[in-house]
Amino acid sequence: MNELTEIAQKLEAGDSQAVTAAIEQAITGQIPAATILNEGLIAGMNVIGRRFKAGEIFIPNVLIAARAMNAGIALLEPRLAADGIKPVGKLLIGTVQGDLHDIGKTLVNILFKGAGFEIIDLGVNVPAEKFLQAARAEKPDLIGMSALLTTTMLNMESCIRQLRASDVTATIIIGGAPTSQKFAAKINADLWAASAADGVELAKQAVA
Ligand code: B1M
Repeated sequence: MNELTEIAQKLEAGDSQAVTAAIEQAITGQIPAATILNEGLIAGMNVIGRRFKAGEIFIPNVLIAARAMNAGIALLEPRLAADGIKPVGKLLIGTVQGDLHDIGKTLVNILFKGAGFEIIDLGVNVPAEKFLQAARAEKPDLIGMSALLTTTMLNMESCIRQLRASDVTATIIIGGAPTSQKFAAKINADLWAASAADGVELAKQAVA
């Protein structure tokens, strides 16, 4: 097994120590940081995303893999920055105002980060003005909104209305259990994702 396959497999197993050890070995072997990221960490996280979507693994497995991913990224970050490697896109995300649910958003963040996106997470209970302010400051490629309550999904609508009336041009993606494709079309979102893994695929196409 080469170092990159080992990184991917140890990440899938959620073994942070083994992931960092294999990355150190790959660095010693002169493998470029971007290759380690793409063919090691991201390859492993793609498998996690696919298996989670297929119902073969569950939230705790994803969170454990994310911990290993973060340990690996921490090790690679200075090298990626030194090599001038840019993220594939920037996602600004938050759970909308009135809503404190963030487990789905955390999974979205993990899989997006795993796919090479930079994440700006505004947290939970995010009012429209905060989305707007942050979008102007950060200039993301995508703005993501999550809602878990039927009452707060309506806040997505006013949020999107305010963003559309502004100078912000980012692609807007929404998700969360009570939302749907039909709802997304009704409130003028660009994309709706049934799952974090679907969201990543749609986002990759949007920034391509
Ligand atoms: Co809440 N809660 N909760 N809760 N809670 C639900 C959502 C509920 C369905 C339970 C029920 O009654 N059966 C219900 C909503 C009913 C409704 O609106 N019709 C409910 C309620 C009523 C409430 C309170 C009002 C309860 C109370 O206080 N009386 C209260 C509200 C607080 C508030 O937000 N203001 C409340 C509180 C809580 C806890 C704090 C206890 C906790 C949240 C902890 C946390 O998030 N840190 C909690 C939980 C855990 C749940 C349940 C059990 C699980 C939600 C969850 O995390 N699912 C939920 C019942 C259930 O679903 N069985 C429930 C797992 C998560 C991975 O799924 O977020 O859908 P989900 O994300 C998916 C996809 O939707 C997608 O990707 C994810 C996975 O692939 N996705 C996106 C999500 N966001 C996306 C964004 C994207 C793309 C994809 O792009 C941007």
